Amino acid sequence: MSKIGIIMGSKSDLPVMQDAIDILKGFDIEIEVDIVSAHRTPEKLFDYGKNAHTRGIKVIIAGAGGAAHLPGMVASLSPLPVIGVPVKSSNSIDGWDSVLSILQMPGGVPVATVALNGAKNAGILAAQILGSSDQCILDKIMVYKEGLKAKVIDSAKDL
Ligand code: RP5
Repeated sequence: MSKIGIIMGSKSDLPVMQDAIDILKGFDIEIEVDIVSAHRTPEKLFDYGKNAHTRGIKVIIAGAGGAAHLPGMVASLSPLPVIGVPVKSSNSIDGWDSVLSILQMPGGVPVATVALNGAKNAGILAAQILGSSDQCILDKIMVYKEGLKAKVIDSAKDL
């Protein structure tokens, strides 16, 4: 079965990355979650990037903060699409460190970067990628979008 790999640089990223976990569980999509630090477990990073595609993972969501090299390094090693989540892990420069170090990839090694702390959208985007070749997931995405629309319409009723 197809699954999504979710990795983060530290357990301290989990409160942010939980949004990706929750939305994917809501779509009944299988996930594999792990902590992989680009700087502190480089061998594990190499192994993950080289082998994730061999065990049914189709998309990787990678979240990290600060000098956030995890998504880019995984993208350099893996043939899979990588979605990067910049995590605001320090207050010093408001998360710009995370955003810029994930966003500014060189040509040829893409990382689809979502907003700061945007793990929910990372999960939805990963589901949409799977859904492009899986009608059951695509149907769930369409239901989800109908739900978004209904909420906005409802919110206008009691103005
Ligand atoms: C990054 O450093 C992690 O992704 C995390 O956002 C940040 C802080 O990590 P800890 O010091 O909390 O382990 O590598």
